[in-house]
Amino acid sequence: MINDYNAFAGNERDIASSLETRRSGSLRRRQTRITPSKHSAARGRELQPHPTELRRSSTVLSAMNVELLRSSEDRDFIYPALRYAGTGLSKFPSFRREAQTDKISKMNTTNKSVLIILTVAMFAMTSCGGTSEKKGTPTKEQTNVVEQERFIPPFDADSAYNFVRRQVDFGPRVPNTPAAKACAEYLVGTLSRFCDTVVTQAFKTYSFDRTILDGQNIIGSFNPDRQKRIFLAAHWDSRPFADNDPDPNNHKTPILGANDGASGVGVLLEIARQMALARPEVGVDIIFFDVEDYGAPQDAQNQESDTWGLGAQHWAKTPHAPAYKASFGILLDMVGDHQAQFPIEAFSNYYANKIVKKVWDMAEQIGYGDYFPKTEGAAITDDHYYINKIANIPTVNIIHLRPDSKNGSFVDYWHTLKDDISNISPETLKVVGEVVLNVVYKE
Ligand code: 1BN
Ligand code: ZN
Repeated sequence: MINDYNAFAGNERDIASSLETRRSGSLRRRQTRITPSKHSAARGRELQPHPTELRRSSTVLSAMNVELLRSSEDRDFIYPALRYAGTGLSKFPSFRREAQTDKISKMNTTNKSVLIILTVAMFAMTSCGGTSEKKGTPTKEQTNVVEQERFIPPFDADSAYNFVRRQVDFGPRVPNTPAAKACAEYLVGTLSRFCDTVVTQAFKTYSFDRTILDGQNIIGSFNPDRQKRIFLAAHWDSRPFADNDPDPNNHKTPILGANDGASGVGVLLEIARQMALARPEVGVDIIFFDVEDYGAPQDAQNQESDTWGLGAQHWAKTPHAPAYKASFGILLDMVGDHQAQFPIEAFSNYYANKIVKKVWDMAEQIGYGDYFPKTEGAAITDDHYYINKIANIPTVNIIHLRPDSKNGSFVDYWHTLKDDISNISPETLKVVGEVVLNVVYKE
């Protein structure tokens, strides 16, 4: 049997895939798709195609909101947000970008940008009878100054930290393990409370050593029918080997991936929670990629390319929605360290220079220029590389890079057993979350 699978060489790692759509708690099978191949007959019954089409139903906000209020562990984080809004469930979600109420200025004075539209009312061009006003100078009454506030939801650092901790508590989220299965269920369940739709994209793929891996990309969407879309992504799996650990005895032990994996997902879950409370204007897809970190270890015999980012490679070739398009994407990886710095990752600069400018300018504008230096760092073969190359969607990677590090690019505990929750800083999660929220809500 394995020999049949081994016939799939090189980039053609995908074996099979299926999509499921979940909305407001109900899970329905939508699509199972098989990558066609001359070997398909040998693969057994579970790999036969089901050519049904993925369909979307309409948004059911009220159900989602009730679900939000019923939520258990982070209810404490939701209630303050409701108080913030100064609104009841009946109006919820109540924030609209164009709203100009007193409530909004109370909500978040630090996180808002002010668009000043100076509307000069029509004033009389004729200077008739008795007025001493100079021609062309509007009176106070003639000038109508409208301040349009763009509400940027707050980002709760403790809530994000909690989302990171919950993932790490499952243990290493290595494909084909019970911990990965349990964590996937947790992620689907959590996204389902916040998003309009959740799609899971199951697939089979080969690792560098020809292990057959069951992968699952998880996609939560806001405004799934809106044409203008942005996607935000992180990988949710953790590395099966601590191959950078100082102790060689640990090189085959899986890692917790608190920073490498869980941190990005934690930030995005908090962003999803905030988006449920204050819906974005644009369509937003939150994508949790699987099998990012199963790349060939340094001492592996087989050093073929493209062994990283297998879930992203699958999605880039076969997106979760037909003819999927997004204006741009933002990938988060290793965004939780106490001393994090996010110089511009080189592939991002090459493939998505405009988006780099947008994100790094925004960071500077909201006071996080020190975290986001505008210097170019290393080129990392992360998920965004495949999305840029295969799906052609300009995508940047916000990733902690250290030019002075012993391993070339990353913190010393990268791919070691020390990548645990002690390395996660709620403050850093917040910096990254605020930058991303500002970018999305100012689109
Ligand atoms: C990022 C986090 N990556 C793995 N863990 C991607 C990567 C690929 C990093 C190759 C270094 C080399
Ligand atoms: Zn890694």
